[in-house]
Amino acid sequence: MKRDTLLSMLHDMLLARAFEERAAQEYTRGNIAGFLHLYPGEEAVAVGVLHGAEPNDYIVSTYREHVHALVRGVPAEKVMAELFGKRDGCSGGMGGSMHLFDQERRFMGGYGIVGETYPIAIGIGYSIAMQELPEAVICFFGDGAVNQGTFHESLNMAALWKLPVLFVCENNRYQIGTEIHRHSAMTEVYKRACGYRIPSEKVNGMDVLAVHQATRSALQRIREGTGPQFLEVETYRFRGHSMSDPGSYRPNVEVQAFKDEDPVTVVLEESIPDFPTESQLEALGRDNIVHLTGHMRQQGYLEMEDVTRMKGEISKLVDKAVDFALNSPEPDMHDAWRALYCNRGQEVLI
Ligand SMILES: Cc1ncc(C[n+]2csc(CCOP(=O)(O)OP(=O)(O)O)c2C)c(N)n1
Repeated sequence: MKRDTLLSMLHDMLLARAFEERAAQEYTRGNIAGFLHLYPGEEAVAVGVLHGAEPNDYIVSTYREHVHALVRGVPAEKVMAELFGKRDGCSGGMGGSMHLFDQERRFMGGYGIVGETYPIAIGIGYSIAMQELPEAVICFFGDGAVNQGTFHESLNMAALWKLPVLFVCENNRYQIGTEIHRHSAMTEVYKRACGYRIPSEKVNGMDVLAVHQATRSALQRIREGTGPQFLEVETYRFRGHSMSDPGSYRPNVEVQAFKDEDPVTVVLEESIPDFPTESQLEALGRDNIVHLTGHMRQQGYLEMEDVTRMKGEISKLVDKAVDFALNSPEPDMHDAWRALYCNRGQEVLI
């Protein structure tokens, strides 16, 4: 893997962490309303998967999708403005945190209804297959979402019609406060895909390089025309389900055990010879970045100055995104009418 690719993956993981932590602050300041589902701890999944995708592939996501959008290239200010409900947001301020959308980058939406993503992915996949295009759809969902009826209907159709869909289950072990063994008879999610003859694999979601490798291989098989593929990516969210959930149903030792594997810190720790000091570790939070940096260090790629510079740039970028969101106007009634009747005339909102 090239140095630039690795650096850009590290950059996106650091951006993801900084963006989400800032969103949490803005929520407590009252600048973001409604639900806010954050992603710290799960960064290696979005970064590993989406760095393995091509620009022509489509992405369909859930309500925990800010980082999917960011890694896909939706500008941070457009995402932040959408969280603030402002007109310059990527959905015109009318979607909010759970409904980011960017047609240009083929980011086909975050969706608030659990299980809603599959039929949308299937529809896009069907269209690609009919046109015989070399494209794929990446469909994200949580472990709780595999108990929806749409999961089974969609996997069946995808397999039957050999649709180019990569199903990615972000298994963070909980659906809100319910642990996986309390909501699923079969807790090894990837085995469910076998019932539909879809090749499936379990991947370590704290290791960004492992996720990236598995995604590249799965997408290659899809482009060779073998039909859908399934990845169960084992990960963990460090925060509660949403901002209104302190997550206190989880034992402290469990949370700490996963924080010790923090994908962000891991990457840094392993890639920089003199990393970390105690204060650096505290500043970064231990997590999934460590695996990536390990690889980089073996290659002699990364210096602490690179990380410090990158973190400084990211911090300015996030500040700029918040300023942009604060200064953007609220959508008005005219915007609402345009959105409601967007396909009636010549005008298309997005
Ligand atoms: C059809 C439907 N039922 C219930 C809900 C309420 N709900 C919101 S999130 C959620 C849990 C989903 O958990 P999971 O799929 O594991 O995703 P995670 O939040 O862990 O990323 C539920 C039940 C919903 N949004 N839609």
